[in-house]
Order: sequence, then C-alpha cells, then structure tokens
Amino acid sequence: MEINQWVDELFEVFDVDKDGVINRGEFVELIDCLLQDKGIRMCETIFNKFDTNHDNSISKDELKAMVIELAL
Ligand SMILES: [Ca+2]
Ligand SMILES: [Ca+2]
Repeated sequence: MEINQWVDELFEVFDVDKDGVINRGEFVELIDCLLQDKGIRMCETIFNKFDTNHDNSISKDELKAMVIELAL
C-alpha cells in the first residue's frame, strides 16, 4: 500500500475527534494497536521523538515520518 494512503487510513481510524492531528490520548490507542505491549512502554518516548515541532500532537507529516522509520 502506498504510504500516504496508509497514513490517511491511520488518521481516519485514530484521529477520533477529527481535528486533523493525533493527540497523546489518540496516540496511545494507535501505538497500542500497532506495537502492542512493546509500544505502550515506549509510547511517551516515541511521541516525543516524532512530535518534531513540539506542539504536543502528531500531524500527518509527523506520523508519516514515524511510519517510515518504524516500518509500520
Ligand atoms: Ca485528534
Ligand atoms: Ca507535532
């Protein structure tokens, strides 16, 4: 699947309040689903690493970088 399409689908599912970004609460669900137990322990670290503009939410571009780096 093309990566932009995959990121769009992740947003469709996990951007629950539809504000166009993944907040920390939504991110926990996403990581829980994608990485299971391993991800939950690393969730805070992963969030901080990929929230590159430090606005406390994960944008589509930031999620795309994460998907590429973690090969999700
Ligand atoms: Ca959201
Ligand atoms: Ca951000």
